[in-house]
Amino acid sequence: MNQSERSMFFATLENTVAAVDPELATALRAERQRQNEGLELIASENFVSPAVLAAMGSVMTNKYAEGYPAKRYYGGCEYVDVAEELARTRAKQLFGCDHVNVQPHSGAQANMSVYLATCQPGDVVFGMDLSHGGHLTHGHPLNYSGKTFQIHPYLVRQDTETIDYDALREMARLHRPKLIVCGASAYPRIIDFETIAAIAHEVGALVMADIAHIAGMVAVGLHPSPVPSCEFVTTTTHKTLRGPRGGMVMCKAAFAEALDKAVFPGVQGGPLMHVIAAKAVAFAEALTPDYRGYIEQVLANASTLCGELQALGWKMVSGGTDNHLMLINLGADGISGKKAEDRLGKAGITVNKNTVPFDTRKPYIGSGVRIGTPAVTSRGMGPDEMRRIARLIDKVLRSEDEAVWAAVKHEVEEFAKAFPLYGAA
Ligand code: DSN
Repeated sequence: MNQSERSMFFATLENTVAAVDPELATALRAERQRQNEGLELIASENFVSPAVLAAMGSVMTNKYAEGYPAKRYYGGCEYVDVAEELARTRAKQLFGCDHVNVQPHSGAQANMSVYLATCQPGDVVFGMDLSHGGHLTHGHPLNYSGKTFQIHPYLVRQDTETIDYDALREMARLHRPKLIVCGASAYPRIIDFETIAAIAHEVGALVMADIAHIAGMVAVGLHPSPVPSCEFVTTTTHKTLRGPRGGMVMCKAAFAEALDKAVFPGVQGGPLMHVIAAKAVAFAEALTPDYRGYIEQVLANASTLCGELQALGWKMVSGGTDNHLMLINLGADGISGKKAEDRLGKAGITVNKNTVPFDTRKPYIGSGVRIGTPAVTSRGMGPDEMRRIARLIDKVLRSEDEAVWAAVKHEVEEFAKAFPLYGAA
Protein backbone atom coordinates (compact mmCIF):
# COMPACT_ATOMS: atom_id res chain seq x y z
CA MET A 1 0.00 0.00 0.00
CA ASN A 2 1.53 3.37 -0.99
CA GLN A 3 1.16 6.52 1.11
CA SER A 4 -1.84 7.91 -0.75
CA GLU A 5 -3.62 4.55 -0.45
CA ARG A 6 -2.76 4.56 3.27
CA SER A 7 -4.22 8.07 3.64
CA MET A 8 -7.44 6.88 1.98
CA PHE A 9 -7.54 3.72 4.11
CA PHE A 10 -7.29 5.68 7.36
CA ALA A 11 -9.61 8.45 6.19
CA THR A 12 -12.27 5.81 5.44
CA LEU A 13 -11.88 4.25 8.89
CA GLU A 14 -11.86 7.59 10.72
CA ASN A 15 -14.77 9.01 8.73
CA THR A 16 -16.79 5.88 9.49
CA VAL A 17 -16.19 6.47 13.20
CA ALA A 18 -16.79 10.23 12.85
CA ALA A 19 -20.29 9.63 11.47
CA VAL A 20 -21.23 8.06 14.82
CA ASP A 21 -18.75 9.48 17.30
CA PRO A 22 -16.96 12.68 16.20
CA GLU A 23 -15.15 13.09 19.53
CA LEU A 24 -13.54 9.66 19.28
CA ALA A 25 -12.73 10.21 15.59
CA THR A 26 -10.86 13.39 16.56
CA ALA A 27 -8.77 11.40 19.04
CA LEU A 28 -8.08 8.73 16.39
CA ARG A 29 -6.88 11.34 13.90
CA ALA A 30 -4.77 13.08 16.54
CA GLU A 31 -3.14 9.80 17.57
CA ARG A 32 -2.34 8.96 13.94
CA GLN A 33 -0.81 12.41 13.57
CA ARG A 34 1.20 11.94 16.79
CA GLN A 35 2.54 8.63 15.51
CA ASN A 36 3.31 10.13 12.10
CA GLU A 37 5.12 13.21 13.44
CA GLY A 38 7.06 11.86 16.41
CA LEU A 39 10.05 9.65 16.97
CA GLU A 40 8.83 6.51 18.71
CA LEU A 41 11.65 5.03 20.76
CA ILE A 42 9.68 3.03 23.33
CA ALA A 43 11.38 -0.36 23.09
CA SER A 44 8.13 -2.32 23.38
CA GLU A 45 6.22 -0.44 20.67
CA ASN A 46 6.01 -0.89 16.94
CA PHE A 47 3.87 0.03 13.92
CA VAL A 48 1.72 -2.72 12.42
CA SER A 49 0.93 -3.05 8.74
CA PRO A 50 -2.45 -2.01 7.30
CA ALA A 51 -3.13 -5.75 6.77
CA VAL A 52 -2.73 -6.44 10.50
CA LEU A 53 -4.93 -3.43 11.30
CA ALA A 54 -7.56 -4.57 8.82
CA ALA A 55 -7.71 -8.08 10.32
CA MET A 56 -8.09 -6.54 13.81
CA GLY A 57 -10.89 -4.30 12.58
CA SER A 58 -12.73 -7.22 10.99
CA VAL A 59 -16.06 -8.98 11.61
CA MET A 60 -14.25 -11.67 13.59
CA THR A 61 -14.70 -9.35 16.58
CA ASN A 62 -18.36 -10.43 16.57
CA LYS A 63 -17.71 -14.09 17.21
CA TYR A 64 -17.74 -16.05 20.46
CA ALA A 65 -15.48 -19.09 20.19
CA GLU A 66 -14.77 -20.47 23.65
CA GLY A 67 -12.77 -23.66 23.26
CA TYR A 68 -10.28 -24.53 20.55
CA PRO A 69 -10.55 -25.20 16.78
CA ALA A 70 -13.01 -28.06 16.09
CA LYS A 71 -13.85 -28.23 19.85
CA ARG A 72 -15.84 -25.06 20.51
CA TYR A 73 -18.69 -24.33 22.88
CA TYR A 74 -20.48 -22.26 20.19
CA GLY A 75 -21.77 -22.93 16.70
CA GLY A 76 -20.68 -21.02 13.61
CA CYS A 77 -16.97 -21.24 14.34
CA GLU A 78 -15.84 -22.68 11.00
CA TYR A 79 -14.16 -19.48 9.80
CA VAL A 80 -12.66 -18.36 13.08
CA ASP A 81 -11.25 -21.90 13.29
CA VAL A 82 -9.42 -21.17 10.03
CA ALA A 83 -7.93 -18.01 11.57
CA GLU A 84 -6.79 -19.77 14.74
CA GLU A 85 -5.32 -22.72 12.82
CA LEU A 86 -3.41 -20.35 10.55
CA ALA A 87 -2.04 -18.50 13.58
CA ARG A 88 -1.05 -21.76 15.30
CA THR A 89 0.60 -23.32 12.24
CA ARG A 90 2.56 -20.17 11.43
CA ALA A 91 3.66 -19.65 15.05
CA LYS A 92 4.98 -23.24 15.13
CA GLN A 93 6.82 -22.64 11.87
CA LEU A 94 8.34 -19.40 13.18
CA PHE A 95 9.56 -20.75 16.50
CA GLY A 96 9.84 -24.51 15.93
CA CYS A 97 7.82 -25.31 19.07
CA ASP A 98 5.84 -28.51 19.77
CA HIS A 99 2.64 -26.75 20.79
CA VAL A 100 1.29 -23.21 20.85
CA ASN A 101 -1.73 -21.46 22.33
CA VAL A 102 -2.48 -18.17 20.53
CA GLN A 103 -5.45 -17.16 22.69
CA PRO A 104 -3.88 -15.15 25.57
CA HIS A 105 -5.19 -11.60 25.43
CA SER A 106 -1.86 -10.22 26.66
CA GLY A 107 1.60 -11.13 27.87
CA ALA A 108 0.39 -10.92 31.48
CA GLN A 109 -2.33 -13.48 30.78
CA ALA A 110 0.10 -15.69 28.88
CA ASN A 111 2.33 -15.72 31.95
CA MET A 112 -0.61 -16.25 34.30
CA SER A 113 -1.62 -19.31 32.26
CA VAL A 114 1.81 -20.87 32.72
CA TYR A 115 1.73 -20.24 36.47
CA LEU A 116 -1.70 -21.88 36.60
CA ALA A 117 -0.49 -24.86 34.55
CA THR A 118 2.59 -25.45 36.71
CA CYS A 119 2.30 -24.07 40.24
CA GLN A 120 0.16 -24.05 43.37
CA PRO A 121 -0.27 -20.97 45.55
CA GLY A 122 2.71 -20.68 47.89
CA ASP A 123 5.15 -22.51 45.59
CA VAL A 124 8.68 -21.15 45.30
CA VAL A 125 9.19 -19.24 42.05
CA PHE A 126 12.24 -17.30 40.82
CA GLY A 127 11.96 -14.23 38.59
CA MET A 128 14.36 -11.47 37.64
CA ASP A 129 13.89 -8.38 39.80
CA LEU A 130 11.95 -5.58 38.06
CA SER A 131 14.73 -2.99 38.56
CA HIS A 132 17.21 -5.41 37.09
CA GLY A 133 15.23 -5.84 33.89
CA GLY A 134 12.41 -8.24 34.81
CA HIS A 135 8.68 -7.70 34.49
CA LEU A 136 5.82 -7.08 36.90
CA THR A 137 4.42 -10.56 36.21
CA HIS A 138 7.75 -12.17 37.10
CA GLY A 139 6.95 -11.85 40.80
CA HIS A 140 6.57 -8.19 41.72
CA PRO A 141 4.92 -7.91 45.16
CA LEU A 142 2.07 -5.79 43.77
CA ASN A 143 1.31 -8.27 40.95
CA TYR A 144 -0.76 -11.48 41.23
CA SER A 145 2.50 -13.41 40.72
CA GLY A 146 4.10 -11.83 43.77
CA LYS A 147 0.93 -12.16 45.83
CA THR A 148 0.35 -15.83 44.97
CA PHE A 149 3.79 -17.42 45.05
CA GLN A 150 6.81 -17.33 47.27
CA ILE A 151 9.03 -15.25 45.01
CA HIS A 152 12.81 -15.11 45.15
CA PRO A 153 14.04 -12.39 42.81
CA TYR A 154 17.39 -12.83 41.12
CA LEU A 155 19.64 -9.97 40.12
CA VAL A 156 22.31 -8.81 37.71
CA ARG A 157 25.93 -8.56 38.84
CA GLN A 158 26.90 -5.14 40.15
CA ASP A 159 30.13 -5.00 38.09
CA THR A 160 28.83 -6.13 34.68
CA GLU A 161 25.10 -5.46 35.09
CA THR A 162 24.48 -8.81 33.39
CA ILE A 163 22.56 -11.76 34.87
CA ASP A 164 24.45 -13.41 37.69
CA TYR A 165 24.10 -17.04 36.61
CA ASP A 166 26.37 -18.28 39.42
CA ALA A 167 24.22 -16.62 42.07
CA LEU A 168 21.13 -18.00 40.36
CA ARG A 169 22.55 -21.54 40.57
CA GLU A 170 23.34 -21.11 44.27
CA MET A 171 19.85 -19.74 44.93
CA ALA A 172 18.29 -22.67 43.06
CA ARG A 173 20.24 -25.24 45.06
CA LEU A 174 19.23 -23.52 48.29
CA HIS A 175 15.54 -22.78 47.65
CA ARG A 176 14.58 -25.57 45.18
CA PRO A 177 12.08 -23.55 43.10
CA LYS A 178 9.13 -25.10 41.28
CA LEU A 179 9.51 -22.66 38.41
CA ILE A 180 12.24 -20.32 37.18
CA VAL A 181 10.99 -17.40 35.13
CA CYS A 182 13.51 -15.85 32.77
CA GLY A 183 13.28 -13.23 30.07
CA ALA A 184 13.04 -9.50 30.56
CA SER A 185 11.49 -6.20 29.64
CA ALA A 186 14.56 -4.03 30.16
CA TYR A 187 17.66 -6.12 29.66
CA PRO A 188 19.99 -5.17 26.80
CA ARG A 189 22.08 -8.34 26.62
CA ILE A 190 21.72 -11.86 25.23
CA ILE A 191 20.01 -14.16 27.73
CA ASP A 192 21.63 -17.58 28.14
CA PHE A 193 18.44 -19.67 28.23
CA GLU A 194 20.37 -22.92 27.99
CA THR A 195 22.31 -22.19 31.17
CA ILE A 196 19.16 -21.11 33.03
CA ALA A 197 17.38 -24.28 31.92
CA ALA A 198 20.35 -26.41 33.07
CA ILE A 199 20.27 -24.70 36.49
CA ALA A 200 16.52 -25.31 36.76
CA HIS A 201 16.66 -28.93 35.65
CA GLU A 202 19.46 -29.71 38.08
CA VAL A 203 17.02 -28.94 40.94
CA GLY A 204 13.91 -30.35 39.25
CA ALA A 205 12.39 -26.97 38.37
CA LEU A 206 10.51 -26.02 35.22
CA VAL A 207 11.42 -22.95 33.17
CA MET A 208 9.24 -20.28 31.64
CA ALA A 209 11.07 -17.97 29.23
CA ASP A 210 9.23 -14.72 28.57
CA ILE A 211 10.55 -13.51 25.21
CA ALA A 212 8.03 -10.68 24.76
CA HIS A 213 10.75 -8.19 23.84
CA ILE A 214 13.10 -10.36 21.84
CA ALA A 215 10.57 -12.58 20.03
CA GLY A 216 11.41 -11.07 16.65
CA MET A 217 15.10 -11.82 17.03
CA VAL A 218 14.37 -15.35 18.28
CA ALA A 219 12.02 -15.98 15.34
CA VAL A 220 14.71 -15.19 12.76
CA GLY A 221 17.57 -16.84 14.67
CA LEU A 222 19.33 -13.64 15.75
CA HIS A 223 18.95 -14.42 19.47
CA PRO A 224 19.40 -17.93 20.91
CA SER A 225 16.01 -19.60 21.18
CA PRO A 226 14.68 -20.86 24.53
CA VAL A 227 12.34 -23.28 22.71
CA PRO A 228 14.71 -26.31 22.79
CA SER A 229 15.67 -25.95 26.47
CA CYS A 230 12.69 -24.39 28.29
CA GLU A 231 9.35 -26.09 28.97
CA PHE A 232 7.31 -22.91 28.37
CA VAL A 233 7.97 -19.86 26.23
CA THR A 234 5.62 -16.89 26.45
CA THR A 235 5.54 -13.77 24.35
CA THR A 236 3.50 -10.78 23.39
CA THR A 237 2.81 -10.37 19.70
CA HIS A 238 3.04 -6.58 19.38
CA LYS A 239 6.66 -5.72 20.15
CA THR A 240 9.46 -6.83 17.81
CA LEU A 241 7.01 -9.37 16.31
CA ARG A 242 5.08 -6.36 14.93
CA GLY A 243 1.63 -7.91 15.29
CA PRO A 244 -1.55 -6.98 17.14
CA ARG A 245 -1.53 -6.31 20.89
CA GLY A 246 -1.81 -9.76 22.46
CA GLY A 247 -0.05 -12.78 23.93
CA MET A 248 0.90 -16.35 23.12
CA VAL A 249 2.38 -19.39 24.90
CA MET A 250 4.51 -22.16 23.44
CA CYS A 251 5.33 -25.35 25.30
CA LYS A 252 6.70 -28.86 25.05
CA ALA A 253 4.19 -31.49 23.92
CA ALA A 254 3.97 -33.00 27.40
CA PHE A 255 2.44 -29.78 28.75
CA ALA A 256 0.07 -29.03 25.85
CA GLU A 257 -3.11 -30.21 27.52
CA ALA A 258 -2.35 -28.54 30.85
CA LEU A 259 -1.50 -25.29 29.11
CA ASP A 260 -4.64 -25.23 26.97
CA LYS A 261 -6.79 -25.89 30.05
CA ALA A 262 -4.99 -23.14 31.94
CA VAL A 263 -5.64 -20.55 29.19
CA PHE A 264 -9.28 -21.61 28.78
CA PRO A 265 -11.17 -22.12 31.02
CA GLY A 266 -8.47 -21.39 33.63
CA VAL A 267 -7.63 -17.76 32.95
CA GLN A 268 -9.80 -16.58 30.06
CA GLY A 269 -13.24 -16.96 28.56
CA GLY A 270 -13.93 -16.17 24.92
CA PRO A 271 -10.85 -15.60 22.77
CA LEU A 272 -10.50 -12.36 20.78
CA MET A 273 -10.88 -13.90 17.33
CA HIS A 274 -10.22 -10.64 15.45
CA VAL A 275 -6.91 -10.33 17.30
CA ILE A 276 -6.08 -13.98 16.63
CA ALA A 277 -6.80 -13.31 12.93
CA ALA A 278 -4.38 -10.38 13.06
CA LYS A 279 -1.79 -12.58 14.79
CA ALA A 280 -2.06 -14.97 11.82
CA VAL A 281 -1.37 -12.07 9.42
CA ALA A 282 1.57 -10.82 11.47
CA PHE A 283 3.10 -14.31 11.63
CA ALA A 284 2.78 -14.64 7.84
CA GLU A 285 4.64 -11.32 7.54
CA ALA A 286 7.29 -12.51 10.01
CA LEU A 287 7.97 -15.60 7.87
CA THR A 288 9.11 -13.45 4.92
CA PRO A 289 12.72 -12.54 4.04
CA ASP A 290 11.71 -8.86 4.38
CA TYR A 291 11.00 -9.39 8.06
CA ARG A 292 14.41 -10.94 8.61
CA GLY A 293 15.95 -7.89 6.93
CA TYR A 294 13.87 -5.69 9.23
CA ILE A 295 15.15 -7.46 12.37
CA GLU A 296 18.75 -7.24 11.14
CA GLN A 297 18.24 -3.50 10.75
CA VAL A 298 16.63 -3.19 14.22
CA LEU A 299 19.80 -4.70 15.70
CA ALA A 300 22.18 -2.65 13.58
CA ASN A 301 20.27 0.52 14.47
CA ALA A 302 20.35 -0.26 18.20
CA SER A 303 24.09 -0.83 18.03
CA THR A 304 24.67 2.45 16.17
CA LEU A 305 22.37 4.50 18.41
CA CYS A 306 23.92 3.06 21.55
CA GLY A 307 27.49 3.61 20.31
CA GLU A 308 26.71 7.20 19.34
CA LEU A 309 25.12 7.98 22.72
CA GLN A 310 28.17 6.52 24.46
CA ALA A 311 30.45 8.62 22.27
CA LEU A 312 28.45 11.65 23.41
CA GLY A 313 29.24 10.73 27.02
CA TRP A 314 26.15 8.81 28.15
CA LYS A 315 26.58 5.81 30.42
CA MET A 316 24.68 2.74 29.25
CA VAL A 317 23.56 -0.07 31.54
CA SER A 318 25.86 -3.11 30.98
CA GLY A 319 28.04 -0.93 28.76
CA GLY A 320 26.06 -1.45 25.55
CA THR A 321 23.47 -3.60 23.85
CA ASP A 322 23.14 -6.94 22.05
CA ASN A 323 19.49 -6.49 21.18
CA HIS A 324 16.89 -3.89 20.21
CA LEU A 325 17.07 -1.81 23.40
CA MET A 326 19.42 0.14 25.58
CA LEU A 327 19.17 1.87 28.94
CA ILE A 328 20.81 5.19 29.67
CA ASN A 329 21.88 5.35 33.29
CA LEU A 330 21.38 9.03 34.11
CA GLY A 331 23.07 8.56 37.49
CA ALA A 332 21.80 9.03 41.02
CA ASP A 333 22.78 12.72 40.87
CA GLY A 334 21.69 13.35 37.29
CA ILE A 335 18.21 14.26 36.08
CA SER A 336 15.71 11.54 36.87
CA GLY A 337 14.24 9.18 34.31
CA LYS A 338 10.89 10.91 34.74
CA LYS A 339 12.34 14.33 33.95
CA ALA A 340 14.22 12.91 30.97
CA GLU A 341 11.06 11.24 29.64
CA ASP A 342 9.04 14.48 30.05
CA ARG A 343 11.72 16.60 28.44
CA LEU A 344 12.19 14.27 25.47
CA GLY A 345 8.41 14.07 25.10
CA LYS A 346 8.29 17.85 24.71
CA ALA A 347 10.79 17.46 21.89
CA GLY A 348 8.63 14.87 20.07
CA ILE A 349 10.86 11.95 21.13
CA THR A 350 8.93 9.26 23.02
CA VAL A 351 10.85 7.08 25.48
CA ASN A 352 10.01 5.64 28.88
CA LYS A 353 11.63 6.21 32.23
CA ASN A 354 13.06 3.08 33.74
CA THR A 355 14.81 2.00 36.88
CA VAL A 356 18.39 0.86 36.45
CA PRO A 357 20.03 -1.98 38.43
CA PHE A 358 20.51 -1.03 42.10
CA ASP A 359 18.49 2.16 41.53
CA THR A 360 17.88 4.33 44.58
CA ARG A 361 14.89 6.06 43.00
CA LYS A 362 11.35 4.64 42.93
CA PRO A 363 10.06 3.05 39.67
CA TYR A 364 7.76 6.02 38.94
CA ILE A 365 10.80 8.32 38.92
CA GLY A 366 13.73 6.03 38.01
CA SER A 367 17.32 6.89 37.15
CA GLY A 368 17.23 5.66 33.59
CA VAL A 369 15.50 5.86 30.26
CA ARG A 370 14.85 2.85 28.05
CA ILE A 371 15.29 3.37 24.33
CA GLY A 372 14.50 0.93 21.52
CA THR A 373 14.74 0.84 17.75
CA PRO A 374 11.89 -1.46 16.55
CA ALA A 375 9.42 1.33 15.71
CA VAL A 376 11.78 3.78 14.00
CA THR A 377 13.22 0.87 12.01
CA SER A 378 9.70 -0.01 10.80
CA ARG A 379 9.61 3.53 9.36
CA GLY A 380 12.68 2.73 7.28
CA MET A 381 15.27 4.59 9.36
CA GLY A 382 18.89 3.44 9.28
CA PRO A 383 22.32 4.28 10.75
CA ASP A 384 22.43 7.94 9.59
CA GLU A 385 19.10 8.57 11.27
CA MET A 386 20.29 6.81 14.45
CA ARG A 387 23.29 9.14 14.65
CA ARG A 388 20.98 12.12 14.19
CA ILE A 389 18.57 10.82 16.86
CA ALA A 390 21.47 10.38 19.30
CA ARG A 391 22.50 14.02 18.77
CA LEU A 392 18.90 15.19 19.30
CA ILE A 393 18.55 13.16 22.52
CA ASP A 394 21.86 14.52 23.74
CA LYS A 395 20.83 18.11 22.99
CA VAL A 396 17.50 17.81 24.82
CA LEU A 397 18.88 16.01 27.87
CA ARG A 398 21.67 18.56 28.30
CA SER A 399 19.46 21.63 28.00
CA GLU A 400 17.21 23.22 30.61
CA ASP A 401 15.77 25.58 28.00
CA GLU A 402 12.22 24.89 26.83
CA ALA A 403 12.94 26.83 23.63
CA VAL A 404 15.63 24.28 22.76
CA TRP A 405 13.18 21.40 23.31
CA ALA A 406 10.59 23.15 21.14
CA ALA A 407 13.14 23.70 18.38
CA VAL A 408 14.05 20.01 18.48
CA LYS A 409 10.34 19.11 18.25
CA HIS A 410 10.09 21.16 15.09
CA GLU A 411 13.17 19.43 13.68
CA VAL A 412 11.75 16.00 14.65
CA GLU A 413 8.49 16.72 12.80
CA GLU A 414 10.39 17.62 9.61
CA PHE A 415 12.68 14.62 10.06
CA ALA A 416 9.75 12.22 10.61
CA LYS A 417 7.99 13.50 7.48
CA ALA A 418 10.82 12.06 5.40
CA PHE A 419 9.81 8.60 6.69
CA PRO A 420 6.07 8.51 6.07
CA LEU A 421 4.13 6.05 8.16
CA TYR A 422 0.34 6.06 8.08
CA GLY A 423 -0.48 8.60 5.35
CA ALA A 424 -1.32 12.28 5.83
CA ALA A 425 -3.81 12.85 8.67
N1 DSN B 1 4.99 -2.84 29.33
C1 DSN B 1 5.86 -3.66 28.53
C2 DSN B 1 7.12 -2.99 28.21
O1 DSN B 1 7.08 -1.82 27.92
O2 DSN B 1 8.18 -3.61 28.21
C3 DSN B 1 6.08 -4.96 29.12
O3 DSN B 1 4.85 -5.55 29.38
